[in-house]
Amino acid sequence: MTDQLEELVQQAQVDIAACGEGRALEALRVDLLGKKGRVTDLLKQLGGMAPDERKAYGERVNRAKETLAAALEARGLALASAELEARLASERIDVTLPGRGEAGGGLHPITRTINRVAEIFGEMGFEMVEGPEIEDDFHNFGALNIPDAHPARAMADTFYVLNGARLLRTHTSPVQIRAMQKRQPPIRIICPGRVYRVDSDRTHSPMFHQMEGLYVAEKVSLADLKYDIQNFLSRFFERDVEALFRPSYFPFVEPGADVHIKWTLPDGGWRWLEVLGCGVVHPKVLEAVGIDSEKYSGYAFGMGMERMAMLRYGVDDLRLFFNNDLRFLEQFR
Ligand code: 2U9
Repeated sequence: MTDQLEELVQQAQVDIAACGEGRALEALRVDLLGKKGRVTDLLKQLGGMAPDERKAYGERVNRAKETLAAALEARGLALASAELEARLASERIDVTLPGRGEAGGGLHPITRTINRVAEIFGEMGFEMVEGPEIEDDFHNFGALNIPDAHPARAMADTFYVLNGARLLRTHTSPVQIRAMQKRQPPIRIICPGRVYRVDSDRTHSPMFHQMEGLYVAEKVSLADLKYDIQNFLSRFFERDVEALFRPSYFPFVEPGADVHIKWTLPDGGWRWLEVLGCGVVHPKVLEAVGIDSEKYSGYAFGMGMERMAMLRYGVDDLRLFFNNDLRFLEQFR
């Protein structure tokens, strides 16, 4: 009898210690201490015992019950906390782990150059306007006083589409034409965008970016043009740029000029470098869009964004802007 109880308790303690999971432990508890459990069974044997034996045995069984109940409870707590530990470990998020290093984006150097020019002219009161890349003859050529026989209109120089009914704009001037058709002076706008010319070699791309500007109001003169362009160039290159206005011909301006800046060479010498074209808007251009050329005058200018970007960033190959090589582009982030 005694041995049986002793054995039961010992075996139960081994089983409890070996139990690795809450539900198995509960089954073990029922098997030992439940109404039909093995310890309860032992109590039932009291009935066939002598009174003095019964008391001693009863006390032992009760102590065994308490021992096992305590062992079950302790094991239950240990299992619960182990399960919690395991869950915490498996669901843990390591907030100290570095991110995956998502590469930061950046603006293309041409976009940066457009933004830079727009910011400088913006402070001078110019508003940025955009327009279509597919144009008609009137907006791209006719309204700009470009004669029918002008070489720029030749198939060899312009991309025509729809059997010649439309073309890819060769400059952003049609945007200014459209702006003047829509509103009356004063007009102060800059027009950036892609333009297209049949031209492709080391220094020319069939598509490039222009920024053109137009200021039309009463009494706008060549002096205004010179002052504003000089100011722009010094702001753009961040130094006191020496600028030279050299007379040049464009059908849409009169007078017209190419602007050159004094450019220092690596050997310490210098030379004049052409950076943009400009002029006083031709009266015929104003009349073509219904603006009174007796009352109003204007100046206009145009520049290539690739060229300005090359000068500002020291880029020596035009093609770098279009190859999308990250080793090049990442340097502008
Ligand atoms: C209107 C009237 C006049 C814009 C002008 C130039 C001179 C010029 C070139 C610079 C380098 C084109 O990108 S480039 O190849 N542009 O020299 N552009 S005057 O004159 C205008 C524009 C619009 C209505």
